[in-house]
Amino acid sequence: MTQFFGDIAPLNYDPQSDGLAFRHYNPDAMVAGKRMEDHLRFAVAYWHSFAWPGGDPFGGQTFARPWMDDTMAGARLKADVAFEMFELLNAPYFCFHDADIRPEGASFAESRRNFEEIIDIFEAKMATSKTRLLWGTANLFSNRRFMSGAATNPDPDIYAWSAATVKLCLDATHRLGGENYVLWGGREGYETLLNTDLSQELDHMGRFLAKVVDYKHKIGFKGAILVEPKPQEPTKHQYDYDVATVYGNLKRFGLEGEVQMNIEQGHAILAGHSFEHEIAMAASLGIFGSIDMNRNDYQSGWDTDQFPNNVPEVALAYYEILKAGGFTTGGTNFDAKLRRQSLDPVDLIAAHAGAMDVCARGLKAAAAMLEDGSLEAARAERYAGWQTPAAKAMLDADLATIAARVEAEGLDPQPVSGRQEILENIVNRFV
Ligand code: XLS
Ligand code: NI
Ligand code: NI
Repeated sequence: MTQFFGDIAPLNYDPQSDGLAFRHYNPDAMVAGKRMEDHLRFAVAYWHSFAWPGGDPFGGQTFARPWMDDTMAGARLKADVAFEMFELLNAPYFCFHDADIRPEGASFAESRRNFEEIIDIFEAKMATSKTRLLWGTANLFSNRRFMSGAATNPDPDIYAWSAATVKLCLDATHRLGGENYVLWGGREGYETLLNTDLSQELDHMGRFLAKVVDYKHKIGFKGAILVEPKPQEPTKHQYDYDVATVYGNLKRFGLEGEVQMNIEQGHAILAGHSFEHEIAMAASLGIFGSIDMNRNDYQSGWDTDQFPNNVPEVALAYYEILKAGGFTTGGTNFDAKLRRQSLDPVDLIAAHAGAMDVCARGLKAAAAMLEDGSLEAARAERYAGWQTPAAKAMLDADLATIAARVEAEGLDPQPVSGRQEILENIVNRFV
């Protein structure tokens, strides 16, 4: 075991603590008939926590981590420190990209060997750790070869490289018992139509995804394949804009029964939606899978990936998740990074502990709102008119029949209050 975190002790549930502890996250506490840990299914994101150096557009690395040297020795140390942190946090899951865990080699084969050596280390560590793999994924966006996309790249060799990379990462995810495999579109989009064949790129992207699904079945991977929507950034126009757009793409390739959504708070905000809207949309379309929990800055217009700290927002997200029946293979992945001035190991622990507490409070509030039932009762009341046989019959009637009824019955519908403020006041009692 490494000692990166010095004398920081494993965190416990201790509501009275004035130090590092969980004040709200109590893994064994029962919420709506299930242990809190089993509801939330927290995952630590390897990339932001251990691979991100703290840069921004105006300055480079701020985090002086001893493993950030692009060597295999550094990658092994990073794996040790990661599992040390998982243990301190009692984390049930983690997530990774290939590029987070290994240095890039001089060839595909060397990168693959580097990767597989670290996967061996993960496998050995997971044999004695409680931490399991929520999902694996491939980084098909950082290296300059992916500057024009991966599956949508105009260069067929990059398409091939991407396919080989996804195969490698899916194999590793399967081997580690991962519960999902994620595809975030990275640079699958474009900057200008002047150099882009949009139809061809969309076609390639859809067929690529179909190959991934096909390969999953071939190797017997039982986890879910998840797509993570994002509207822009890095490219100006990302093809997987939001849940509804991805659903349209899935339908086109007959994949709507095979692929679910990994929904990220910050991406929902960039798309001009709320997090809960995206979750509810996915649930309604039958494609809800998992979440990347973070918080975007509402002024910056950039995917700032901050740790969540807004309980009312988080509560509304878990409210929709609970209404959808909760997670099955999915979970709450912290796709969140420290601010670049938060240099110390303790900052990483405090960020996760605080975020887990915020989520626990949100979950408890969501469960209490559901149990209270006022919101659902008000919604049912609002749609009560549709319970009458005449209203139900209208759904199958043609326009002319409906029009005739409007005059025959002398309909005179009156507007009814939507009661938004009253409903918001109800939410406010719980958060
Ligand atoms: C980037 C994405 C990325 C995915 C995994 O914006 O959120 O981190 O979650 O590739
Ligand atoms: Ni994400
Ligand atoms: Ni993101």
